[in-house]
Amino acid sequence: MGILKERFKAKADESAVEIKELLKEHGNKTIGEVQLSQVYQGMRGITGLVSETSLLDAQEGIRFRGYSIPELQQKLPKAKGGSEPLPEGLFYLMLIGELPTEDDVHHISSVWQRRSHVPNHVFAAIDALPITAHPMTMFVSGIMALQTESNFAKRYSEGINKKDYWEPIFDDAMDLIARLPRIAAYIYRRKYRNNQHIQPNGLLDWAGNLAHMLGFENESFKELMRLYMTIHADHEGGNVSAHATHLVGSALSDPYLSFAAGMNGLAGPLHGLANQEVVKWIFEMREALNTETPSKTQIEEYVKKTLSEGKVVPGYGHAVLRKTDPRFTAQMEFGKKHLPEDPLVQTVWNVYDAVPPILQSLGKIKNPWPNVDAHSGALLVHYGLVEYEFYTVLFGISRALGVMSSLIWDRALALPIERPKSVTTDLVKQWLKGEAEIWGD
Ligand code: CMX
Repeated sequence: MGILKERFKAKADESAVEIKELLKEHGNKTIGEVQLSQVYQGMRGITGLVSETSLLDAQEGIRFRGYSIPELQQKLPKAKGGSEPLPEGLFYLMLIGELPTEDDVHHISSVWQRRSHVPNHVFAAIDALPITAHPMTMFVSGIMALQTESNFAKRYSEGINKKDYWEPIFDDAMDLIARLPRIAAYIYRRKYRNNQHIQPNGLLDWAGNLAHMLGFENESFKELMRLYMTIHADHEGGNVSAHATHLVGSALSDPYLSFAAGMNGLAGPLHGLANQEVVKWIFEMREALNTETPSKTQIEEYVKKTLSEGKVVPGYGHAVLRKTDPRFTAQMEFGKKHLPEDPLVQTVWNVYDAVPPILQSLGKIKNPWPNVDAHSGALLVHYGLVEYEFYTVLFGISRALGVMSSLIWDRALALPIERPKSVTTDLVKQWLKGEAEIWGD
């Protein structure tokens, strides 16, 4: 067993005993009440999941195992000469629950390098799609093709003891994370760079190597990828991509099947696809106004037009957050440091000035502030990664770190198949008249 696996096993065994005791003593305590409106409206605010890797506070934003993004930037190991955290370190933190040493992080980089081989049939599956297919469709197809490599599926078919599920899940998660940059870069170079592929560089860290294989050698782009892969990794358990991965995994679908489900959710415009929508929306605004640098008044008018057409302003609002997303702020800080004069980045900042008061004035939007997706595209455009349909793939690679470490925990804690109760409106009406019971299954 490898070092990481051994450390994880020790932590998981300790946690499993602790949770068993906790449930024995407090299992019948009530956590909250569920209102009928919550049942109809996306289960918002219902606590119904355990996800160990991160926790979201509506006012403060995300903390990974207790650490905020600025704290991660300070405390996690960096690449030589760099100042952004290495995402390998965040993976260690989410999985083990403790900050890693430099050695721990180098160990993960080298394990992922070793496990990064992608079999040819995965590229063939991607190649079978028309070049016009959306990069997220190619990404999910590549992940599904990779499912042939699942250790868990193989071990399950051979009759594995349920106590050991976590182990091949761990191996699959590590393999999958290791292979995603190569798959993503293949899609990018196939679709946008005339199939001119770039071989991995075994000396680089995971995110640096992704930048290299995409074709961007600029050091500050590599730093951006390290930051980007860190801040998009996890956002507690209830968001669509994390929840879908967890849900499908609870049926003992292997990590490839579960992650593909999560990525299909990330590809929705109200979730991860919002990062492409933001840049598309700004490009359309520039074209409509015939200027690269729209004024605040022009932006305000364009926002009102977007709303009057029954569309959302992409990159704004959140189901849980009620303040500016610290992931937005981290990217704004990166922009101020590396590219303060960039006109698109400045437009993103002007949009940040213009949008919240307008959304607030509508009176129905619970959070008028920007989320992670409001900023990311503009930074990518600056470095020449202008093909915005690709942006959600980058989000997806990062999200693997959170949802895969969570999935390992799910199986180590032997969490059961997820199966909440649903009702029909007919039953609700009978229940309101006192003619039927809703509870129970
Ligand atoms: N622009 C216009 N209208 C918005 C809005 C926005 N940015 N955000 C919310 N609203 C609207 C909702 O559509 C809803 O309208 P109806 O009552 O007419 O249905 C109303 O305001 C209330 O919504 P809410 O309770 O404030 O927000 P939800 O929890 O339902 O939805 C979210 C959250 C993110 C889907 C929504 O804010 C949105 O659509 N934002 C734009 C898309 C986006 O940026 N998504 C990325 C989120 C981050 C991520 O997952 O990556």
